[in-house]
Amino acid sequence: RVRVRGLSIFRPIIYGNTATLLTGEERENVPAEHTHKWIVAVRSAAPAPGSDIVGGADNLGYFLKRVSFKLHDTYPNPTRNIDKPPFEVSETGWGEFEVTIKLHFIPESGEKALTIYHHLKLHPWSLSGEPDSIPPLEVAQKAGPVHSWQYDEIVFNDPYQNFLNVLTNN
Ligand code: SLL
Repeated sequence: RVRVRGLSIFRPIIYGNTATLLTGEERENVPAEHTHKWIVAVRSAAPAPGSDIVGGADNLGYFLKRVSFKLHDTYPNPTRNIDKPPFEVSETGWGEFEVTIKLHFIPESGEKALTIYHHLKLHPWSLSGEPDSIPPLEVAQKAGPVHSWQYDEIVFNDPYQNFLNVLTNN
């Protein structure tokens, strides 16, 4: 196993969540306190091959073997391990919390798991009122889905030659 010294290569990702208020009908099928449905995900920010659509393909699976999402302990089985794309978790709930996202790379990478954090956002920023207040339901309804996503780059320094091949052949 040979490292390519002095070389850095990165892969761009987007991670975060989208949250929507549950409709009256949807609320019938979930615990009474639940107000929102949400999805938290890690996606590629690289265009799919031959396309200019970002994240269009499930194109993280060639170098990630698992993404582990640790939810708040109020959830049953709070650690959700996703072993193939799409790397995402859909749930319903009532509160915001910090999701711990652990990226596990394929064994030939020789890389340690990488931990990132995302504050699950359910509530739109209030346009008026207290800075940290939860807006009234009608306000949230009008504001529509809440999106909270960040761009980042996973940097591999001195990658193993065979891992570099995996990265560049995809
Ligand atoms: C808060 N620090 O107190 C936060 C915790 C936890 C939200 C929010 C789970 C629902 C379920 C859920 O929405 N937890 O019990 O299944 O505001």
